[in-house]
Amino acid sequence: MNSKDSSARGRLNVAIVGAGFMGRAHSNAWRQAPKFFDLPLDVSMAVLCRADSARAQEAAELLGWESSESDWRNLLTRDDVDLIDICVPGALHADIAVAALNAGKHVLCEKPLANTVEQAEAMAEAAQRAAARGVQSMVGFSYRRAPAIALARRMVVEGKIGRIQQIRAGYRQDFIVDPNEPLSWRLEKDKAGSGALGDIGAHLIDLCQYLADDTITEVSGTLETFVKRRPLAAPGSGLGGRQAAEGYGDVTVDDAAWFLGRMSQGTVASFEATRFATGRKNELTIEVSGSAGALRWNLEDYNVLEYYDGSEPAVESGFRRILATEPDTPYYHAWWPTGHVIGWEHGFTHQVVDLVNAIASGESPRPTFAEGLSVQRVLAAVERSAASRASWTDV
Ligand code: SOE
Repeated sequence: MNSKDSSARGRLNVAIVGAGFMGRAHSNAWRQAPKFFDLPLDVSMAVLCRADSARAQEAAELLGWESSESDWRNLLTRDDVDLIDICVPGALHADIAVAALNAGKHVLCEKPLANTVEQAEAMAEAAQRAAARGVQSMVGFSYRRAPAIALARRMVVEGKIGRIQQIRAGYRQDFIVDPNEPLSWRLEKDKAGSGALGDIGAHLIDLCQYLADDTITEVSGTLETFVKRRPLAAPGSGLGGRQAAEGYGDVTVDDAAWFLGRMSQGTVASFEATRFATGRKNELTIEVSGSAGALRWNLEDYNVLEYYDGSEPAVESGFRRILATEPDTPYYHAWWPTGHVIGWEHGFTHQVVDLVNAIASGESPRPTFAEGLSVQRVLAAVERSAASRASWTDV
């Protein structure tokens, strides 16, 4: 529990834009973070912004925000807003983030950073200019903040698996296998940028670059759209969207993406991102094979990190399951006694904790917008590679 005296402390007034799936996940994180972690600033959930004023008011009350707005531009001039948390489709990220940073507001932006490399470049430039004025920005790759993943990174840094040679990453969902699943914004390129590639493949790219502390420099990939037309969705539908009364529209993004990546220090990685893995609901697996051991994580087994220690005698060796719920496990001390497992939403809370700490200390929080841009470049290179059917494409 937060035990610090709040009278002498600074305040961080937060505004959120969006109240869909991610808006709800982030709202939960802003509510939980001060209740469980000792934060250096008092967080106030000041404003929720959503396009329609009645729905904005309703969502603000439901999710715990003090007030509501229906136009994000109004947030830029409000003195009671220090930070803008962007939880809307990718097409709006660049406009909101650049304006917010220029107005001196810290920014947390959902992944992927943008829909195009050009937008991401503008955002990274704005972030760099803002950082010189003490205004911070962060991309919401929340899986970095799963305790098991943060532990894996720590073990890599400690040399527990030696030199990383190979990474196998996959993100498998099946929520649009049914051809009658409506055409929600995630299936429209002008709103989402890309399909499985950017929505879930971006997580894999970020985790791969984060765990290896390296960048992907070349890719070779292919994309597939299995269902090319779908029933139109009711306005505002997200995941598991509702069908509109009538009409069909074109799916303009990929349903699945496969690619290989080469990293600057010689690591080779393989990736699969698909919304058509029948029976797989939200299976993100990443396995990092090093010269001295290996680590593996599966999102659906959130608290477990598998570890293979190559120095053990072969006759007794094998992957073992580490339950990442010890007081010394990153982030875990704030939650429950050992073994009382946590879940998917906690990564968002840890993200808020790290962001607030960075703002208070004046350090740049990670992942930076520059890191978000680097992921964006990989996404774009995979699309170019798939379109050209060339073997290897520079990032
Ligand atoms: C939908 O595919 C989605 O919610 C992604 O947008 C999230 O980033 C991922 O965490 C879970 O799946």
